[in-house]
Amino acid sequence: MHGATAELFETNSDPPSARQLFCKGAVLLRGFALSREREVLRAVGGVIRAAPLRRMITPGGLRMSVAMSNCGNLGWISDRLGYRYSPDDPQSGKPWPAMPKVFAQLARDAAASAGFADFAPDACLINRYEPGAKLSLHQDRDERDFSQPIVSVSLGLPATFLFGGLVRNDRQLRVPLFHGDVVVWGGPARMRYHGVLPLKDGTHPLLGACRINLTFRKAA
Ligand code: MD6
Ligand code: FE
Repeated sequence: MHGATAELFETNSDPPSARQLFCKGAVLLRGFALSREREVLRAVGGVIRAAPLRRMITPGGLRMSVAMSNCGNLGWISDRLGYRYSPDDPQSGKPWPAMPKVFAQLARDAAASAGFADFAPDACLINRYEPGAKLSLHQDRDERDFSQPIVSVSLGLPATFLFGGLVRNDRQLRVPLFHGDVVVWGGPARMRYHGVLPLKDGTHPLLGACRINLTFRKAA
């Protein structure tokens, strides 16, 4: 057991998962999604067949290195006009695919396990990182209600998550995230800056040379 962080070992959840509180409001549930990985990956496949992953353009005109898609009532999009949520996939003009039940249940269970009861996400952003892809330091601020937490599921290759403070220049914690890990954050952590370092080369047995992240939010 590490001394500096409050780390407990659960006795009663699906997989025996280590739980780590890395700052007030942010909880890492190691391996929380592992027992559902096959159903979750099958559902990811269904969503991205209907709404293919694509690299969006930032308002500044740069193409993001991370490829994205969405499911649920709302999807996060970026283009020259800015960042926002949209009920439709701009590529097809059709609504985003419905959120698979296994997604909604996983997000709800993870949030509850972290102390946020009754989390009902209406948006799930799917991020695909190939080696070299990264996500620059940012805040999640396009949602309406900052009292609701965010649930983030990591699948495939490991990544280093940067977890900063409320000001862009605050020093950042580097948290390694592995296949099956779930991070829940809300409350005082909700507006913290964060990002993902460039993905390292590798091959994951189920996903190959990529990392998939599912980010669940209550956007409306
Ligand atoms: C990622 N995640 O892990 C990107 N944002 O690939 C995020 O930007 C993120 O994981 C808010 C809360 C949790 C997250
Ligand atoms: Fe984010």
